[in-house]
Amino acid sequence: MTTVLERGNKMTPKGSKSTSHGAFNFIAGKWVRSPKGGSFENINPATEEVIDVYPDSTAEDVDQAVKAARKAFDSWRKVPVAKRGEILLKVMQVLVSQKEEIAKAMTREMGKILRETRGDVQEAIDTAFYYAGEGRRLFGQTTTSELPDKFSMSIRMPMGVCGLITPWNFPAAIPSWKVFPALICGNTVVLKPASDTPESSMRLVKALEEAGVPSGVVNLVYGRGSTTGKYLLEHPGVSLISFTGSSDIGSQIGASCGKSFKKCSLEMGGKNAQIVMEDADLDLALEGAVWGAFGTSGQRCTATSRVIVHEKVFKQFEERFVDRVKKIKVGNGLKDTTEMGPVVNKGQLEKVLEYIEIGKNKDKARLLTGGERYTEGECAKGYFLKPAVFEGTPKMRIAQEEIFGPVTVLLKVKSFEEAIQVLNDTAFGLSGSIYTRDVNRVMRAIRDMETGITYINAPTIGAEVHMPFGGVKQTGNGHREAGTAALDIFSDWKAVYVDYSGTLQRAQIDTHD
Ligand code: UN1
Repeated sequence: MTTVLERGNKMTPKGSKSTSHGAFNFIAGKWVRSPKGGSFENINPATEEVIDVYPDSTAEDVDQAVKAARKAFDSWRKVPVAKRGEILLKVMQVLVSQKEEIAKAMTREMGKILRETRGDVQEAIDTAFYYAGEGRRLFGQTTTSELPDKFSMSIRMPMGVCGLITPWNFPAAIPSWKVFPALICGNTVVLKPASDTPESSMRLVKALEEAGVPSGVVNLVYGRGSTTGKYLLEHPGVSLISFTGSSDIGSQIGASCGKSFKKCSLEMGGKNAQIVMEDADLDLALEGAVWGAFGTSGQRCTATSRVIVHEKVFKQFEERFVDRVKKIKVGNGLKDTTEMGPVVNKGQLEKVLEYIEIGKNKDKARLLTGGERYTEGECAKGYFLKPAVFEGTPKMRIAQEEIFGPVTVLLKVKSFEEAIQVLNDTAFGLSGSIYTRDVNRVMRAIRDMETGITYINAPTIGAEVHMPFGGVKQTGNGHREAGTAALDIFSDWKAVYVDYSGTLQRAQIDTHD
């Protein structure tokens, strides 16, 4: 996904303005100001009103948070895993009881509609539930030895302090994909959330506090990616960085971690496609594409930013799709009737408008609907856009680059083989989908799509928390979040050999002497 951290929200210079309304960092179990830092405003993208002011943290703040996490690590790693699981279960209960207020706060600060922000909180709840259960598993292997009177097993070791850098599009779900598995594995964390969604992170951390997570185990520092995020990335006390954001920033983070030997998991961009074959259930494919392309105003890494349609049904699909997209109710996400909210901030709005221009004037794609701001009505204020549909060709920039907004491109193909080739023809490899009734094509698509997530007769969005999440090519660096896969990010394997023979036994040698 695009944006990393700071874009859009206004920063004020260091020391100029202190935070208001209890919007603080959380360090060593206390909500504290940034004594020397500046501040930034949390802005409602539907109204452009300032909700609150948060600290723009300094290197010193980050250092304190990392030191607190280091200190807490020594005892937290020894807390029995089952006990850590019980705490996560309590976190889940707190989140359940606060689901509605967190969802409302989230809609207010990042714009997506209430039904979706409820889903976002639910994803955090499901994640807490899942990793709480891991408290009674966290399995390793017990296995045989090649030598007599010798025992071998593998166990998971915690890593230490995890620096977690998270985006604004899933402000409860994505931090919880990182925080909860990190904690169950015995790590402590410093969370640096996107500055577009500070309140959602505060509420998540308050839920952890309320559930009884000991002081220093979870720390929260606000600020820009280029400063606060960088201090965290480069702090020698941090053992692991887990980042979700753009491929550009992810590549810089990966390089930095490579140099400093930090373990690093990156979840980045996507240019996901939905294929619609001539034998598809067109009604289903249509609803799937509308939801996949315009859910969350297209601001998901998994968003359907390309729809690849077989020529035999192209015209019919295009007409119906454009007709449906024109009817999407855009507005303030807090209103029940709204289907699509604003984009997250001014910078993002400008970026999407720039891509609309590129599509029209450089790519020479056909804009079939949308792509403008509203000039009147309730959407004239706020970062609202009319959902845009282009008809284009696979090599166009709008069909290759991640836009991260309510824009999708229809691409016409002649065959199943061409559809798969076009789907794979991008630098990214997160999510892909195919609508067809042909079981042979289904199996070939499963085999041939170069994506970390493949959907059959379902849209490109909607991953579940017990399944591995992530992608290939420039989407990731080989890790997967969620499910048991995330345990491999947040722990190191230790192989243990216990020799009870009372003699020196030499592996590989004594067995074949
Ligand atoms: C993201 O877009 O960054 O699969 C995460 C989905 C959601 C998570 C998306 N469960 O669309």
